[in-house]
Amino acid sequence: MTIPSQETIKALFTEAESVLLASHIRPDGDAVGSLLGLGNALIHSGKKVFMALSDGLPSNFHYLYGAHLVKRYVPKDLKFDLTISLDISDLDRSGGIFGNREIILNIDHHITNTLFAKHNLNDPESVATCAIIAEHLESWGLPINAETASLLMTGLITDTIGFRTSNMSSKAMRIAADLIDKGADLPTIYQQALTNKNFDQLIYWGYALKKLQRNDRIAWTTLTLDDRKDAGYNGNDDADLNTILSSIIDCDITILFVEQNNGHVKVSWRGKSGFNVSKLAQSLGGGGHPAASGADIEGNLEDVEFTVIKKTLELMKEN
Ligand SMILES: [Mn+2]
Repeated sequence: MTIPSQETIKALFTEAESVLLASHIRPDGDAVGSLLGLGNALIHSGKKVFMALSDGLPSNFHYLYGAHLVKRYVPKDLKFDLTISLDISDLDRSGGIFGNREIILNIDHHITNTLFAKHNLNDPESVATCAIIAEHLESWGLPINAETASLLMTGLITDTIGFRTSNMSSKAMRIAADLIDKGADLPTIYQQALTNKNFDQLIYWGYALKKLQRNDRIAWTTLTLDDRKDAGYNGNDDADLNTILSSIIDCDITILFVEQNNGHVKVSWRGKSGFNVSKLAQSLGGGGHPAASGADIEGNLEDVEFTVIKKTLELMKEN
């Protein structure tokens, strides 16, 4: 394992003719934006590119340039000169998409990244994996055209919830400004990636909001498999609801529990400034960022809810 220099990464891209790119399960805007953004830049440099997501591309991102190129499986016999993981903090999050292949380059910004690749470009200061790519793409000898700029902007906007997370920096704004100069249409991308909701998504939110609870400065709610079915909702299983929960003015930590069909519960935390929820997530087998983290926990919804609330209250007491 080495921390690669920018020259090393440039050489990897220059020498490779075929590249496999993949991002994480339950892909978000940064996963999809980094995959398609880097993929598009490589295609425009004449590389053979295979882009994969083990969960496929979510329907709310089907409008993105190159969306039809994303595959759910990588044929076993396909060989690549270069394999790259994007926005993946640990290999479990890849959903097995790489098969037995060695991962050569890991580009990510999660503080909990396990540095599983041969070369690990992990920058936890960066607001998005898309921001890391946007910052370095040209120094790696790859072009940023208007489509690539828009794709990378998608990840910047979604991971920062519209440039308002506590890790926002002037550097991130400058990266975004450069992407606008290269052709990213900020208002359109903002609308498509962040503001647009479909009717079913709001109905689904309704199921969770009816069950909203609080204890001290923690607020939480649950979404069951039945809620999802009854709402007829087919998008992300958490429907980005934690963004709404985290707007509660007198709560410091919000938690969303989403029942999964494999006897697991997906738990996601949002913490306000001064609360590091990534440690909590990591102690329960997950990971993420200080302000936004998640874990997949085995057990039924009630048990997981009880355990997690108890542990989160303990974390609050330490602060
Ligand atoms: Mn990200």
